[in-house]
Amino acid sequence: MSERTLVWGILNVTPDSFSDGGHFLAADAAIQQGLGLAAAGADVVDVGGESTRPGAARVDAGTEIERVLPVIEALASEGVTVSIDTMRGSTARAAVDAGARYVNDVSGGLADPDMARIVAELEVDYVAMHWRAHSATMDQHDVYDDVVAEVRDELLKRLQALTDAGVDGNRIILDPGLGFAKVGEHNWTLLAHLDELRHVGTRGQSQRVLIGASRKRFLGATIARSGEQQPPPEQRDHATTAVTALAAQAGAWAVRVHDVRAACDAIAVASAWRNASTGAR
Ligand code: PMM
Repeated sequence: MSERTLVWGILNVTPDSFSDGGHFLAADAAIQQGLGLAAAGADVVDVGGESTRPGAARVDAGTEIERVLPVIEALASEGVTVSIDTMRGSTARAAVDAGARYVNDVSGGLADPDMARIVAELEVDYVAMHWRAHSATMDQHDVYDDVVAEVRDELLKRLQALTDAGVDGNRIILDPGLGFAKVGEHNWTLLAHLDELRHVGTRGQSQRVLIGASRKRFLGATIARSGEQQPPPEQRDHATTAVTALAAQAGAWAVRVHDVRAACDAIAVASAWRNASTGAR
């Protein structure tokens, strides 16, 4: 692997996002936040209008589009590479028409039967995340015998369904869906076996893998001091950055994070370390 891991900056344009608490609901504030992520070094700004935090209720398509479209238009017109984080094909289409270059679907095409066909028509790169159920009920689906084998098989099924619907396999990026229908140790096991997830295909080809660990509950549980409450999401950035360094080392194509500058620094460190390990002594 020669190219460095890319950084996707998170821009949740929602009032109930668990991590930014709705501070960026107003389009202008969201646009400024997105430009800030790009200035901090984000390769892609991932714009979402529907919260997927555990237990979250769905928003309707109209509200979702209303939240994200002005933000995508403004960021794209400023030359920022934008991704749309949506489970709806109609939102994906509107976002790509407004300038988005990636579709990031946490349901991997399962939530909307039209998504695969629309993505095939749009001819954009598509993130297919491992997903079992909507956020309201996903915690009831977190049972695995072998989490790596099951996530890998379920991702392979999505890959096949998407390519059957006409999506170019080279355009599909896979994501283990950390925190989605997973309990603490599942997330660590998946991270520790990233390589098996990259090589899901039966023909030995490898897929790009995106990792979204930023500020998630399993990090809070890991860094909690004994006798204390888990640190809240905003205090999980150092742990996130440690995951970024290790994910870069393990060959992740991209990480999706809140703290973009820290991720860029971690990736620069991982690259320097790797280059030195193969260079002259
Ligand atoms: N996590 C969230 C939202 N979108 N997309 C991908 N591809 N992978 C993820 O892990 C992922 C995602 C939830 O986190 P947030 O509320 O901080 O955006």
